[in-house]
This record gives sequence, C-alpha cells and structure tokens, in this order.
Amino acid sequence: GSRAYSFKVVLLGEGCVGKTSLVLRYCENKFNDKHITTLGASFLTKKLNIGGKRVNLAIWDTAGQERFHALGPIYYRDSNGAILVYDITDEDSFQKVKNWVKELRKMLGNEICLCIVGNKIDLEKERHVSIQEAESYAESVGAKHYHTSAKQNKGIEELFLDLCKRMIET
Ligand code: G3D
Ligand code: MG
Repeated sequence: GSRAYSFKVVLLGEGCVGKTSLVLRYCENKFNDKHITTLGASFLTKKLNIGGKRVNLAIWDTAGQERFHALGPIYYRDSNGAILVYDITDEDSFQKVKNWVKELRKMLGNEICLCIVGNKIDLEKERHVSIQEAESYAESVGAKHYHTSAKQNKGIEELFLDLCKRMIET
C-alpha cells in the first residue's frame, strides 16, 4: 500500500494538568496507573488508519521537568504537532499555555499544528477558565481548542484524530 505518515507530537503544559494521564489513556487506556509518576521523558507510540492513510504517531511526554522550568527546544524540536494542556480548574495553567504558544511560534513558526486542551472537564463545577475566553484565544493564535477528561475518557480520541488529520494536510 501507500507510505505511512510519521508524526512527532509533544505534550506541553504545567505540572499536574494531566499530560501523562492523557497519553496513557490514549495509548494504553489506563488511568492512575502506577507508572504515571516514573514514566521517563520518552515517547509512546500509536498507529492509526485514517481513511486508508496509515499514520505512526510518536507522542512525547515529559518526566516532570516542566516543574523545574527545564523544558527546552531539544524536547520539542522537529515536532509536527503540540498538545498544550491546561487544567480547567487552574487559571495559572492556562496562562502557562499562552507562554508555550509564544515560544513554539517563535521557534517553529506556523508549520506546527497547535492544540490547546482544557483537561479535567469532569470537574466542571470547579471551572476557573472561561470556555469562551479559551476558545477565542485559541482561534487568535491559529490553534484549535479541545475539551478532555483523562479520568472519564472524554474527548481524547477526537483530539488525536483531529490533530492527525490536520498534520496530514500540513
Ligand atoms: P502531568 O503529567 O501533567 O503532570 P498527571 O499530570 O497526568 O500526572 O496528572 C496529575 C493529577 O491530575 C493526577 O492526580 C491525575 O490523576 C489527575 N488527573 C489527570 N487527568 C484528570 C482528569 O481528567 N480529571 C481529574 N479529575 N483528574 C485528572 P494525582 O492525585 O495522582 O496527583
Ligand atoms: Mg507527567
């Protein structure tokens, strides 16, 4: 058959927003697994077939270096896509996403597909980030906005599928 697409996707965002939970849920359908906190700065892989197009995803997760502000260009270079995660109950984590958008646009330009993800929508009652503000911010920087819950497995398949379609078109 035809060739397979290979894409690198990085997870970025403040500590504790749920990056590792999202990738584990997506790749292994696990939540609160024991190795969540010990997973290295490495990647998990996922194979998809989108309308006959084969896609190999390498999804990079951190080992928690973001807590020490120690994530540099080496981590995100050559990325086709970035998933910028905030916690909907934590306003600061949304501000952090804005910093990442600036850095990625400066370093990688418009080639990279950006996804801004409000995670923990199971905690809607404790929401501290306005949906409208987040969505219009995403639009203003050429990113797409998504809502997820790694805990309840909501929105995650859609997020990665949509990102893959965008990367294929880029
Ligand atoms: P990180 O990789 O961004 O640092 P983690 O975040 O995936 O380690 O998750 C941090 C904490 O948030 C974990 O709780 C995890 O269970 C929780 N979490 C992740 N996603 C969700 C979600 O969608 N909903 C809720 N309610 N919690 C979530 P602990 O207690 O282990 O620190
Ligand atoms: Mg993590």
